[in-house]
Amino acid sequence: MIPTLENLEELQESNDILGDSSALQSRMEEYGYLFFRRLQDVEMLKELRRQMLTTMQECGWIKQGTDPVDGIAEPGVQCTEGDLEYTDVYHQIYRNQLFHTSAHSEVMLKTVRDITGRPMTPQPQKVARLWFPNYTAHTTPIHQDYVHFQGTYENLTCWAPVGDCPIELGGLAVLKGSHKVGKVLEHHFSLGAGSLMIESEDYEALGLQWQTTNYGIGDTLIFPALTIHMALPNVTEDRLRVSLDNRYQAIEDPIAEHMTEPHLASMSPFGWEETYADWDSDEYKYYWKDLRLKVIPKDWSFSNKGFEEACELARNGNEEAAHHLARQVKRAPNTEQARIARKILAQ
Ligand SMILES: O=C(O)CCC(=O)C(=O)O
Ligand SMILES: [Fe+2]
Repeated sequence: MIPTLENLEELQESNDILGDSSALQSRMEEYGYLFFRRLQDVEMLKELRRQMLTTMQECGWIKQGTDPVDGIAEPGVQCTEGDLEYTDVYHQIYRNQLFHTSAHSEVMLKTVRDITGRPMTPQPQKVARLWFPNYTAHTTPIHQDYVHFQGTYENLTCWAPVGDCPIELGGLAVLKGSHKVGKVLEHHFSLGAGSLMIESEDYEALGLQWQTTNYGIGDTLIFPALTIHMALPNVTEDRLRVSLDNRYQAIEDPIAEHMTEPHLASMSPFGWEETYADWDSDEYKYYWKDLRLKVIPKDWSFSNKGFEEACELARNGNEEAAHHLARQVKRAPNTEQARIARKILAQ
């Protein structure tokens, strides 16, 4: 069962121990996450919100004639990761300089350094989520980040809404203490973002508590790659949810190859030169190359298994799986997986 609002507890704040490295480390060990109110620069995030939503309005996602910062979605427009029309707009936003440089803010670098006690860097691949209202079948399901981002279990995800994010707008919920499972749980096909989810009996067996909050702008949730989490559905009438989930890693740790590429480059070709085309400074272009990170190949086993499950389900008439396969065929018609998917859909 997906947790309902009644059994969600409030996230526990850690502003009291900011700057205290050993307290941060022991609390992370206990909770599997750290949550800070107003950690990041609110004015900077407001400006980022204005810029990102202005691009979305120019691309037809935000209602014409409204103030883009209100985030009112254009009626009738809905898409998500995996859809070509999503990636087209997403990659326009991906060109935004502030979107990338915000991950290098002093406060974020210091906080992740204090949490791990090691020299850290933001991973090259920055991530934004642009979530349409009432499109809840595609909400990010229950998962651990390792299946997507790999590298090491110590990588930190830093999730922050770009704007206030009350519960109904669909922020993140975490299963407190779930990092202590110490391994990657089985993930299965899901129609939700990322396409992989943990089955309820597997996390229910842990007997742990889900937590979330009404997020305000600047609030930041930080957790390692084994912490189980999910997004709540965006059940607002007409508002888009905009958030960042950037990853940080120790400089001496390996990075999975795909994390050195722009996000969703695997869905539509998009490179760093296009990302940087309109920037007015070189400071954060290719910054990671100087760090000489050890690059390791992506482990495809998680996504391949999800694909095989989707095929099996679609063969048995599961509509969500069929939708997933159809989306894949549309996106990348010339791949081996698309060939398999086409055959199944034709039956
Ligand atoms: O924002 C979302 O919907 C998903 C975020 C998430 O799970 C992640 O980035 O790890
Ligand atoms: Fe995640």
